Amino acid sequence: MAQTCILIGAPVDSGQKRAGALMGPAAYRVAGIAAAIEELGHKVIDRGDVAIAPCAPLPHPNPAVHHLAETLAWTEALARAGEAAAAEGMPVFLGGDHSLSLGSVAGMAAHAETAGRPLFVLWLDAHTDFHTPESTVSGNLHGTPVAYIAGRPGFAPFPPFPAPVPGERIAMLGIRSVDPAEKSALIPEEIEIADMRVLDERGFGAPLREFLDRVRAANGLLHVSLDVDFLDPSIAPAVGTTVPGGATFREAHLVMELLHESGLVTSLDLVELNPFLDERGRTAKLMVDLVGSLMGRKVFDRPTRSF
Ligand code: EXY
Ligand code: MN
Ligand code: MN
Ligand code: MN
Repeated sequence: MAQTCILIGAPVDSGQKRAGALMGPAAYRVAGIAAAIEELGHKVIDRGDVAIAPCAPLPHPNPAVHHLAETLAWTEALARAGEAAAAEGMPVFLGGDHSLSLGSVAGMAAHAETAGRPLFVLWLDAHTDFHTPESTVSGNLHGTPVAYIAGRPGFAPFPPFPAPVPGERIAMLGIRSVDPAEKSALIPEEIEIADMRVLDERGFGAPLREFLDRVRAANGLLHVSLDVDFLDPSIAPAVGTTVPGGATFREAHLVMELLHESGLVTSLDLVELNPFLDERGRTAKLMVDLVGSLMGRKVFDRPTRSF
């Protein structure tokens, strides 16, 4: 089915300390993201980059936390831009570090409430991003969005998450780096975590299909958050937080192909690309290629299992 994709540039780099993620939206455009989607028969509207005003520093009781004011401003601006875009089509957020999902998913949650449909979140990442600003040791707020989305306390001065997503509506794939405070906070949660050990044994297809079955049964909206470090660093070097043992080229494409076949994806984040760390644009090009698979590019049209 032809879709209208709304590109929202989110040059966010306040959620971590390495420079370069703010070049992400430009790299996706140079790598041809709009043409890659259009050639599959979809419409693309590029809204350009969201911007924030200069911010006065905001202190936090956890002294490790940095760039709190900027991250708060991005959260509010992206939630607004995302909610408006979701009423017109499928928002695609071009990051920017993963703290942008504090805002992108807040916008999708507000939209889901208006639509009267439950929001589901698929987190494709090496990390669980389940810290709160109080628990983070690095102070890097890109490690916190899933906790915000799930409604964990400890996020002041961020606005309360519009409609917290219960754990059973969140799935994580590709996990292989979890901090102790995240682990203990995750244990009582219902979040489905397919870490790399599980995926080595079961493959990516089965756990993903199970989650998609639940989204379909609930007539849910599905937000997909794709962190570059979900991918193995040997194929995707342009990220500040590489962790060995990630998804291979084919595993990642299979995930995207299954998502396309499900017809369930309603919004997407592309996060953590740091073009300054790339090798002749190969990571940006791979991410665009994956978006192509998500939007329906395939080798042959063949009947596929319906979920
Ligand atoms: N858990 C680590 C931290 O909190 O600093 C690493 C977080 C990395 C987050 C990246 C984007 O997924
Ligand atoms: Mn992440
Ligand atoms: Mn709405
Ligand atoms: Mn990550």
